[in-house]
Amino acid sequence: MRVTALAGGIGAGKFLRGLVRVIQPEDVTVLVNTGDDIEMHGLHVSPDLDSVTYWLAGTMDRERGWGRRDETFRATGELGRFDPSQAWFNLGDLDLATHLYRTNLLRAGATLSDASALIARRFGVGSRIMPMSDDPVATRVTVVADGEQLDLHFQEYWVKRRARDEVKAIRYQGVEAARPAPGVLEAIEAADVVVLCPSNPIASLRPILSVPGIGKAVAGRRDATVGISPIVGGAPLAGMADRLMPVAGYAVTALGAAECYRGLLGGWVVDNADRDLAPTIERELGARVAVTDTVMADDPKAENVARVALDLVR
Ligand code: FO1
Repeated sequence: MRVTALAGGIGAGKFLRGLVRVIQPEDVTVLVNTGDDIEMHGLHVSPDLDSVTYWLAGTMDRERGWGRRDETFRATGELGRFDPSQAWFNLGDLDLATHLYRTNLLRAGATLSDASALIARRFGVGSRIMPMSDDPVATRVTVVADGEQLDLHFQEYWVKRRARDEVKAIRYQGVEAARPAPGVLEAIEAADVVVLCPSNPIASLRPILSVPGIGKAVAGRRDATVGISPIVGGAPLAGMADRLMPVAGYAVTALGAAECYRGLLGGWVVDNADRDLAPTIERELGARVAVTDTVMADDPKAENVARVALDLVR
């Protein structure tokens, strides 16, 4: 069975580790959000591509959620001693090698798809890891801070300013002109199951679905598409979906998260805590709903979520 998964960062990484215990890693293709990508100190940083790679390779830091295990931050610390204002984005010393390698490849004319495949190979990842697009897309967050309107890069909103500002709007700069990366549409069409990982619907999966052609391709596979709610008991397990979903007009519930994917879902997996919402979701979204423990504290728990999700639509 071939599975194509749309993925953001931490939640996706946890789920994918379970998925590759259920089916062969080689039968998994991961289409990854690049709206969070940022140029830092001249380096191209792709947080979600790297998260998916590190989680599938088993080199992730499970507690922190992003970056590598056994990481040190000596270079960033040293930069901060020169000028703290330049050191707000914590690039780990091991992680830096990934950004240097990727940036050198891009400068030499490689695409982000080429670079992502080479990085995945270096980490021994058997699954295909593909960016949603080789064209630049940047998630921008409009906020109000001290009465002033600011237009921030997603990482400035989330990391630099620690999501403290009131959010007014979110947009995906450049997405209208972005083309799906080579093989992305084919991977959606050829999949037996398409999975919407338990990622932030607004910051992670919407950018992917907004690339012209991708949303339509997923809608065309509705019966084979299953999502896992990133919202459990009315709150995200990680990240800032609770700040962004209301701005986009969605309630911070397992139902609200499903509504972000209206017209795309054949199945939707919710946590035991949201059991009572299942009949409403089935009625409102026209999707089959499965209820299980979706808090993926370890790989066996993630494997269970993957089995339940695949069983809903295959
Ligand atoms: N998240 C943080 O909360 N603080 C950081 O300093 C930080 C640095 C960082 C560096 C490389 C990388 O790949 C990810 C990093 N992240 C950091 C995570 C990232 O901001 C987000 O969690 C993702 O973009 C959302 O998926």
